[in-house]
Amino acid sequence: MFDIKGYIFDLDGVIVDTARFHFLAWRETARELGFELTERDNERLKGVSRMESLEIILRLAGIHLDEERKWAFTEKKNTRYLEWVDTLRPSDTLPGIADFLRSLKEAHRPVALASASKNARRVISLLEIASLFDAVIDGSMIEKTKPDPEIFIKAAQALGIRASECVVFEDAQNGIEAAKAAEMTAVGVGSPEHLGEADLVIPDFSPSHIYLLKQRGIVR
Ligand code: B16
Ligand code: MG
Repeated sequence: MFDIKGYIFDLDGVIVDTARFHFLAWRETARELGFELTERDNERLKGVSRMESLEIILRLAGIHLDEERKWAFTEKKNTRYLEWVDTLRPSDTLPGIADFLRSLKEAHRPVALASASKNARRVISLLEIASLFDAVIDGSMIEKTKPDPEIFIKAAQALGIRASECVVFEDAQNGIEAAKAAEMTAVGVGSPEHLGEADLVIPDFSPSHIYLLKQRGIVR
């Protein structure tokens, strides 16, 4: 039986599909290096930091860049990414998630956002859901990226709740690993094929899947 007191959410892939924007921005940036990034390659960039994403692309392309050029490329990618991000509207939240967050707020449950993205605050503000979070831990507040548990441990600390009493909602395998390393309950959002290590996997936050979370004692 779970004794859940705190709720921690990943952003990209759980609350909004910004992976598409990351892909378009990285593909254009990679083309400048003469490399064609595929959607399949893009799967490897989910949940990892901006600089680590570039390192993965450079390894795939077999290209070496000095630190200054690496920095310049990540800046270019981010400028392109933000052009897409700024088109986000409240209706772009993934199915059911805004209602679920609102119901947690109404029930006075502590809720945190834990995203590797340094743009996380801008994204939740554009989606008009920022007031639904009691704490936000973003990419600028962590030293290690998932699967390291740092981001989730910081989120639990910010909520003032023991790690073992928190549940994490994650769409990436390395995020599930990070949640388990933090000794938290992990709910995978997506397909069980990629999220096998999770305690439970749901495809989305539609009412029937929220019901399943209640049945399993993850949501009270
Ligand atoms: P930024 P999440 C992650 O968000 C994305 O999944 C990942 O693809 C991206 O590289 C990372 O944020 C950093 O994003 O360039 O905006 O700082 O899944 O942890 O919410
Ligand atoms: Mg994610």
